[in-house]
Amino acid sequence: PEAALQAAFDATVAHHDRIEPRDWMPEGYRKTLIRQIAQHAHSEIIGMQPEGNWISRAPSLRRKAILLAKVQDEAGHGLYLYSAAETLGVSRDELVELLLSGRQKYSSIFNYPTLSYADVGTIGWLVDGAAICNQVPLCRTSYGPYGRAMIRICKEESFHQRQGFELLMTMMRGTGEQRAMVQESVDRFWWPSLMMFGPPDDKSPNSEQSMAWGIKRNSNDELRQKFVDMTVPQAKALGVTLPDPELRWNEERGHHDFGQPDWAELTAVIRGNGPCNAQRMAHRRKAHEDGAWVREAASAFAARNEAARTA
Ligand code: FAQ
Repeated sequence: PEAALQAAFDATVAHHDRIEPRDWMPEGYRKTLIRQIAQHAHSEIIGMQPEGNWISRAPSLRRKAILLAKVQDEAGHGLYLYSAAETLGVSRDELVELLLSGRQKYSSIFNYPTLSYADVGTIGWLVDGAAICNQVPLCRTSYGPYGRAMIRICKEESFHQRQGFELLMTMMRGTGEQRAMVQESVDRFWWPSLMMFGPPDDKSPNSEQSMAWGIKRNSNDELRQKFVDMTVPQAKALGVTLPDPELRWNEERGHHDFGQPDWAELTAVIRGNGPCNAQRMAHRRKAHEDGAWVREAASAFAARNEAARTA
């Protein structure tokens, strides 16, 4: 009976063991996981665009090879995550349709433009840095396939973060113009990076239940704090200023105090009104349509093989 199944599920979650695809799970748990994993997968795929924008204009062969590898990694992350979501009983086709029709979200951060090559470095440093803070705890999420996908993703994100930092460090050792380009980029990406962690805890409708289920291991504000504490010394090493006049070390708390992002801006961006939402979605829809022949050819090939096998 349901009560016994629920008790077994609760015990597994309480022991920090894993829930696996064939295990019984509450419908809300399944739905929440599909929502979060799909949003995460869509973010990786849409997240290819801002940096992909610079592949054809990379300043050197070395930078181009690094950037190509990074953008390909994001595609791979999207695919592992769609596969993890499929273990919950949805198909990748359905999820792609939910993205393209605007019924599922992707991370707000990818709705900001990349205006200079310094943005490639800043995205690696700050955006991948924020992604790592958020995703390392997800390696211990209660749902097995999601946690296992996160392990490899985190290793790759860590390479991405370092290449960004290294790019910025190189520019900071360059000309005055290059240093100004880095600072301008950091000024634009700082607040949107803090918004990646989601709304403050008291305005986060999903956090409490997701934490009780062991889907999330930390709250949005805890992870945001961790990111700020991790990033401040890195900014110092780079020689850039973080654009927050309230940012300072709080000896008593053992953490940095910092200002609040403009939460109305996050709401607007999530609702589709960020600087690049329309462009990102139009690009994704066109790529999907342009790829239709590949899907048709693959299906025809699979059907022919299957017919030959069963003939
Ligand atoms: N953007 O109740 P909560 C990457 C939505 S990293 C858009 O707090 P939750 C790597 C939220 O869905 C980026 N929507 O929600 C990369 C919910 O809406 P719903 C992807 C946001 O789920 C780097 C509502 O607001 N990472 O891709 C955002 O408990 C460089 C209320 O919020 C992940 O997805 C936002 N920033 O916590 C790739 C990590 N924040 O669905 C390329 C996994 C909130 O109820 C280049 N996800 N919302 O209508 C998570 O950890 C969580 O889902 C949070 C949100 C923390 C994002």
